[in-house]
Amino acid sequence: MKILGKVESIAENRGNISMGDTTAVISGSGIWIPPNSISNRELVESYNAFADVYNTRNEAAINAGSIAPKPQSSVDFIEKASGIKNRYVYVKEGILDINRMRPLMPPRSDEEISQQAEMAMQAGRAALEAASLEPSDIDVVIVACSYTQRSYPSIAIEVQHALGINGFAFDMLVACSSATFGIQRAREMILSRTANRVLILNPELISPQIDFTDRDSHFIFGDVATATVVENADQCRSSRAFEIISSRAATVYSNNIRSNFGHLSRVMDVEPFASENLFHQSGRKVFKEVCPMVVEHLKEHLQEQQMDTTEVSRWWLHQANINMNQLISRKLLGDAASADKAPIVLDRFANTASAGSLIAFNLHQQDLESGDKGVICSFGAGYSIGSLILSKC
Ligand code: CO8
Repeated sequence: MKILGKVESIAENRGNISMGDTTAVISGSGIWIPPNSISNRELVESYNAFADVYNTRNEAAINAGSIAPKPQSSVDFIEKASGIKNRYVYVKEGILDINRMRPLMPPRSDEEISQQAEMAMQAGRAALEAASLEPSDIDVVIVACSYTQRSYPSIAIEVQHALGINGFAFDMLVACSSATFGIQRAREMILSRTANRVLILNPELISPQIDFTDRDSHFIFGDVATATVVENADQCRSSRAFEIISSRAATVYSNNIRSNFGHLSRVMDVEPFASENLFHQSGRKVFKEVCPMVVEHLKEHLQEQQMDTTEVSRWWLHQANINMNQLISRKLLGDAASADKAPIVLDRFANTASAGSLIAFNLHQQDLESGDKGVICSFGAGYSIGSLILSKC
């Protein structure tokens, strides 16, 4: 039975909220980078060896036309089409093994800390240190990322417990916009005075969801964790804080980026981790549809604040594809577009889902001076777009 045909939804959340004199600031941020990296050369060599074996094993079916051969991947293509040169992974073992083609992670008991909570804590501690805060100063923990390794207890509550934080914690999933949407929720809590200090964690453990046997997507993602402290400016102890002047969120339903695995696979009698249920996308369509949406979104957001693009010193954009970022920068800034204004980190980190714009923010903010403006902007699956206009305190 078909319940619904095509469903489209558009929702927009404008961020011009003002609650008395309260101001929310980003008082600290941090990154945790996994110890293992994989270069394009390593990845392509492994994939191509896998493809050769696959094609030999399936020669009869391929010749009969019942299955397609696996085409060869290429380092040149990857660098030209995406700008990605390297990625970090939580676990490297197993990924390059042509008999496995996925990470090999030993299971942990319920009594041990989970992998994602561990990643989140490392980044969280760095953010707390940057904000000159102790875990006990925090009253809300949000884990905002593309996947969580289980539904409950939430990863956020696990981190809250492990760090010794009072108050409450919850997980939220908005794919590539999880981090910016999480910071927005934190800002709203500060402005409405339901919280004083919020720790937002983005443990992007993506490599388990990558189909390393798929030439079109095997190179795209990497693992990382980022963390941000948002707090009431009145209480801020940090000398490197940024005021969040405004935030804006938008979602538009699209099937062009999908991941289908989930608990219903059990009753649908489908293989939950078959290729069609892992990450897949129509990359070209995403590129064509998302770029103009992002440009429009950012222009409108700045207009709402009576700001011009020339007033923005730094654009910390989502990091999915270098050509996308360059196109968006050119549309926003014309001839003034440059790698200095809109830094790229995906050559080193690849697409780290919601953490990408936050990595750029972490690594490219030290030279900004008091009063300088910057924009963090995420975009991706959903579709979802989130933007934050910041001013260096
Ligand atoms: N090596 C050699 N050739 C290749 C390879 C490869 N590895 N891959 C594809 N090709 C081939 C294609 O098959 C195609 O061949 P043909 O012309 O014969 O059909 C040709 O190269 C060109 O392919 P494309 O048109 O697909 O190439 P593009 O120039 O469009 O580049 C990209 C592909 C890089 C994927 C590009 O389209 C892109 O980056 N688009 C934007 C996508 C994007 O931003 N997506 C967001 C995704 S992520 C997100 O929102 C988060 C989700 C949550 C995290 C999930 C984690 C798993």
